[in-house]
Amino acid sequence: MTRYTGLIDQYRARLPLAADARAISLGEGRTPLIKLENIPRQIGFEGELYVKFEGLNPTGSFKDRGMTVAVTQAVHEGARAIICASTGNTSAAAAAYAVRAGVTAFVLIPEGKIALGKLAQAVVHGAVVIQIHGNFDDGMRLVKEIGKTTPVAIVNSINPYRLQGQKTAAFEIVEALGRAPDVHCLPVGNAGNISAYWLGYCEMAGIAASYSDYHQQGRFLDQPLTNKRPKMAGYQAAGAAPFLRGSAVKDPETVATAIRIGDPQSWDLAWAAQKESGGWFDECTDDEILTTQKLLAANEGVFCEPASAASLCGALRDIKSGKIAQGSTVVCTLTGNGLKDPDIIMKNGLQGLVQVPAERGAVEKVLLAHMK
Ligand code: AN7
Repeated sequence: MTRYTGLIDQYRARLPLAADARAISLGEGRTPLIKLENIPRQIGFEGELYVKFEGLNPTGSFKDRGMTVAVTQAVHEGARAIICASTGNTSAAAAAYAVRAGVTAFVLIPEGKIALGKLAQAVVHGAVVIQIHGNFDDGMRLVKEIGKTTPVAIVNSINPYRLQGQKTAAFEIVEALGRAPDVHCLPVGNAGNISAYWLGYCEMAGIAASYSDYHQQGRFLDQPLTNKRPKMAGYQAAGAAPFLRGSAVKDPETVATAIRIGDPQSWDLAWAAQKESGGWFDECTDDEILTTQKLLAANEGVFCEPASAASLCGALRDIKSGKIAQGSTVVCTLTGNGLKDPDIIMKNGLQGLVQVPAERGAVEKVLLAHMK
């Protein structure tokens, strides 16, 4: 048994890092691919439905995959500080990996619009947290401007090393299944992750994506593990759905604050992923997203954050409608951990608590009423 030490050590030959770059890692990656059992049975789905639970990365989201590679490269190039705009998860990851590397993290967040757990992470890791009176898109614009004149490395997904790290989730899925799924479903905000997965699936199949040389020549396996690539399905929150509207959305609004983004930076890449894969974009309402988050938690024991539930929400709808065929193998990425945003559950969840006197009889009565 060798100790798992993170995705750079695992996939170094397939990442564009210099041989002497010191890996900045927290052991990210190798997240579980959980096969859902109860929900497929309930809806009569005879295919295989998996969730890739990225909420089990070190800081609780998929951002760690991108951040380990981006920060490793930035430090290798001599950066003393990193900067990002964020709806929360990127700032948490940037803050943690900056500590690991011994550099400063500056994070721009939309005031009042990030989940409390994510803000706590940025604070506890000692990032310089700059709340802006604006949304993520405003923050992104500012970061790009500042990056031109100030010696700070931008670690948003416009940094190609982010996508290089995030593509490894597709590697893990193909390795786990021994093949690519038929459909891969993701929530889409800034659109970096769907672009990264497509890169990863293309590399596994030995076929270049149109943007494989976006940063480097694609690094293909000598012996591709599969000759198949999945259809990529991207799901957005209805109030923040530029891919459905065909252009940027000015005032994005959704309960899924992680994907409250109106002007996605990886616009062209994500469209290319959709077209080349024969996939699609669709949208989910806030109600549908929250219902799916609870459905998953209450039926499968997996607690993801609201934005993450958009992937499963869309997948279940498309399975029921037949757009995703019976018998298909489907993977949904659950991008972040539900523990980051307990407020959203507790807003209504407190009503479900039972209060009794501290007496055996009273407790037993509750047990009898609730036994399955
Ligand atoms: C849980 O943290 O953009 O489409 O600044 O946190 O690659 O942007 C977060 C995005 C999905 C969307 N699910 O991924 C940020 C940020 C969760 C997220 C997305 C995010 P992209």
